[in-house]
Amino acid sequence: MASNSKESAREDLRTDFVTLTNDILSRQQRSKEATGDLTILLSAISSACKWISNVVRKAELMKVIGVTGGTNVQNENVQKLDILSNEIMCNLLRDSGKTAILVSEEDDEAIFVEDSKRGHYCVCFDPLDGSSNIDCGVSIGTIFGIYRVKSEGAKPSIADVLRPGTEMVAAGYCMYGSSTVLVLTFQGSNEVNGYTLDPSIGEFVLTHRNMKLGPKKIYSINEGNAHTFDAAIKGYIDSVKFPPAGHTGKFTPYTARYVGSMVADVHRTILYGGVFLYPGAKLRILYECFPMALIVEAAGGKASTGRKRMLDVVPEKLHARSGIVLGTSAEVEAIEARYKELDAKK
Ligand code: FBP
Repeated sequence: MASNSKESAREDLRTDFVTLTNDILSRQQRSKEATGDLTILLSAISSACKWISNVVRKAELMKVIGVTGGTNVQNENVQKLDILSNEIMCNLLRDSGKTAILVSEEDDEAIFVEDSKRGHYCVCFDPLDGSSNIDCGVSIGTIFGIYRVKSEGAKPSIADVLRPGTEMVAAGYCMYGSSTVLVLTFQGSNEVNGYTLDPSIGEFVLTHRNMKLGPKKIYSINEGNAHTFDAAIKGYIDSVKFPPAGHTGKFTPYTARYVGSMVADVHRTILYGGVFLYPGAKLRILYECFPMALIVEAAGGKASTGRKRMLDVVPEKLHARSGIVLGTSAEVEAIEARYKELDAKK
């Protein structure tokens, strides 16, 4: 075989890829305190995401599209896929033997893992985020945040999860879009890595090392809710869409993008840049706002309620909600400045 065809064949046959498993294992080996428990837990989460990815892609064929006819604690119509992905997550997390408490968007109460399978970690998760997009095949995802129990000897309690986001040890999401991408960060690492699932080998392969927010001017908000926007949000949205009064010369408005799945809108915001806003208190703090805030901060951005750092919030109940703005630091700071101005007028 001629040398350049050998080269191109060699290129196609990449042999130097890093898998998620290897990456978290080498991270474990680099840390003296590591027991391997978090590695096993993350491996269970990645298996659950592979399984959910498979079900999502076959949903139409397996006739698991559509609603169950029931509603969840959020009073939302529950999709069949919501139930399926929730069961997959709960079973794999419980069977990992590394979890003490599970908090799921689909379960009213926290799940306390039985003694025989109990470990030291608490996982808060949205098994399938972006429910409104499930039936039309638009990108959806799984979001998760991980805490370590406050004290290993003590009986796990709700206090082990009703904590500020700054106490999470790791967070991530898995997006089921044109490809399946799992994005992960560890508290204090200032590093976000993305792994793309290669279904032919069933492995998540490192494709996005050390993701940092992109430079683009994009704003992402459901403007259908504009009648509910307060003066700070209204003022900011107007400032990125229209030239300021008396402006002469060229004005370049920001681009608007909104998928309606937080995972997809945040993933794009990280890769391209800009800001994602959901000002109304719809999104849940423990398994939507906190994980995304930890990831965006580690990618060099900011996440805020508009008035305070999202990760400093202390949720009062499992399914507590909050407004959120996250993305490029300058955009989030501009919105926070408008809230300061608004509150100063009160
Ligand atoms: P769930 O689908 O998990 O309930 O998540 C809420 C969500 O779908 C987010 O993914 C998304 O950002 C937001 O709600 C969309 O809300 P809206 O349809 O009001 O724009």
